[in-house]
Formats: sequence, C-alpha cells, structure tokens
Amino acid sequence: YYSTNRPIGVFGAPFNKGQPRPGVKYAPEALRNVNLIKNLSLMGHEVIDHGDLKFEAVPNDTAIYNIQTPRTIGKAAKQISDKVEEILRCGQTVVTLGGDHSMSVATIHGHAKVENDLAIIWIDAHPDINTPLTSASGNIHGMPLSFLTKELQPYVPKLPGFEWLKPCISVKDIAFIGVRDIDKAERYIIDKYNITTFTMRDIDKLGMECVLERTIEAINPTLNKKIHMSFDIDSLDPAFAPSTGTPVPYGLSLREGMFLVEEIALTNKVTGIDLVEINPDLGSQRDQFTTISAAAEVLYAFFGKRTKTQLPSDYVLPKP
Ligand code: 4U7
Ligand code: MN
Ligand code: MN
Ligand code: MN
Repeated sequence: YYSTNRPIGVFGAPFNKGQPRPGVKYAPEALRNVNLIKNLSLMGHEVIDHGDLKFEAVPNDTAIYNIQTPRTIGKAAKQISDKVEEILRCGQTVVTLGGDHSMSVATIHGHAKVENDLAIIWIDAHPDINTPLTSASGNIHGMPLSFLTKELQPYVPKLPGFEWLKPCISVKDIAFIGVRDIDKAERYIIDKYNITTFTMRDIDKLGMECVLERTIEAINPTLNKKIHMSFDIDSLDPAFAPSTGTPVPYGLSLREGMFLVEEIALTNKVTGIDLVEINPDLGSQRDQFTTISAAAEVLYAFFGKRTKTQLPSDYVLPKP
C-alpha cells in the first residue's frame, strides 16, 4: 500500500466537455458524499482537500476537426494543469477527481512539469490515443495521450486553446492495462511505436501480478521515475461500474482493479492519480451507487484500506 510520508492532496475537476454526457461533472460531488476525504484520513494519511475547480465556457468557441468546444476545453485543461503543479510543489501526492478523461492531458502535463521523467500507467478499456484527425467521435476524452506524446506531434494539429500545452512524455513511458476497445488508428499507433499494452486477454493469460511486473520492467525498470496512474472507471467490468459514458463488456472485476492498484502502490513511486469517467447521472440509482462505491474502493485500495489496519503503538490485547 501507499506508505510514503507525502500528504495526499485531493481536488475535483468537474469537467465534462471532453465528451457529450454532462453528468460526469457530478462525480467529485458524489465521491465527497460517500466521505471519500474523511475515509482516506481515517486510514492514517494526511489528506488536504483543495476543493473543486470551476470552469467557464469561452464565448464564440467554434468547432474544429469535429471537436465542438476546443477553447473551452483548452482553458479548463490549463487550470487543471496549474492546479496539479501547485499541489505537487507543496510536496503532496495529487489525486484528481474527474471529470471526463480529457482532463488527463492536463494532470499529466502538470505532473511532468514537476517530475520531468514520468511513467504513465493508463488503466482503461480504451487507449485514448486518437488524434483529432483519427477520432470518429470528436471527443477529446479519447485523445489525451496523442496531445502529450512527443513522437506523435507530426500527426497532431495544435488546437485553439491548447497553445500552452507542451508534449512532455514519450510513447516509451506509457503502459495500457485492461484495454479491450481499440480503434484502428490507435491499433496502428500502438504497433508502430510498440507501446506497452496489456489487454484483458493478457491479464487472463499472465495474471495481474505478472502484468504489473512486466509493466514496470517496460516503462520504469530501475524505478527511477515517478509514476502517474490514470484510472478510467470503464476499465472495470460494467457489472461493477455501470454508470460511465463508454462502458465496454468483459472488463476487470472490482477485486482485480483493487489488486492492480495495490500492487502499483507498492512501488512507492506514484505521485499523481486520476480517477475519471464516473457519471453519477447514468443508469439506475443502484447502478450509480455501485459505480461510486467501486471508484471509492479502488482509491481506498491504493491507499491501503484492505491491506493495512491502523494500530496505535500502545495497542494491547485485553485480558479477561
Ligand atoms: B475514454 C473512442 F471511438 N475510442 O475515440 C473515441 F470508441 O476516456 C472512445 O477511455 C473513447 O472513456 C473513450 O471516441 C474515451 C470510441
Ligand atoms: Mn479513458
Ligand atoms: Mn475508457
Ligand atoms: Mn469512458
């Protein structure tokens, strides 16, 4: 479990313009309502709540490459990047509560400003590496990694609103875990650049422990880099996380997801976490509760809830 002495800095990025379903912006509120912050503190960590960011629409924001509101998204992303940078500069491990996955363009950017050599573990049903030119949907939550990777820049047009963004990671620094819905261009990119990828089939075949060993071996063999863990709730099977905008069947069980993040925590290298794509508006009330609980449990697992019990140093067994 997470055992560094770094405090945890949490903030909400209720951002939804990277895809068409507005409800994803209510996830930070829903997670706070299940006492996420307090429960993390009860696990013995110092937790600082930095509140939620507020975003504004940029007027006259016209579409480009099928992307509806590029300037509004770019502006929000800048705010998020600055926030992540600020929290990291306080020496805290930053947890960003999304929001849709387009915000990871910002969290990784902010993280890379502070930790210039960064490894990315992308836990998702999707690899989110479309370019504005290859995306069939025009939804930026399917593109963040193409904006960030240096090697892909010849293929990625600069969008209005994103002038501030500097590509800061290499394809060699990325590992995908849990993917099972890969678009043609994404397949091409993964193959061309040989991006470390563990599909659901690989997880079945190798087992999760081996998958993580190989992940570290591929992207951070000497553990000299800090790790950014981006957790898309749609990595989980829809049975455990039904309330998400782009569910894909045959995903991780909740326990597999928890085990994965427990193992990642053991590296003691994670300084940034995203928890994204939870949409408390979708599905039945039961679906919503299931999804929010699963998201919270994944975070608790990372921070040691299921593996560690807080014992006061003067604890003694009662005698009759
Ligand atoms: B998510 C998709 F076409 N690839 O680009 C796209 F399948 O952050 C889905 O992982 C993207 O949820 C999903 O629109 C983005 C689609
Ligand atoms: Mn995603
Ligand atoms: Mn996804
Ligand atoms: Mn999704």
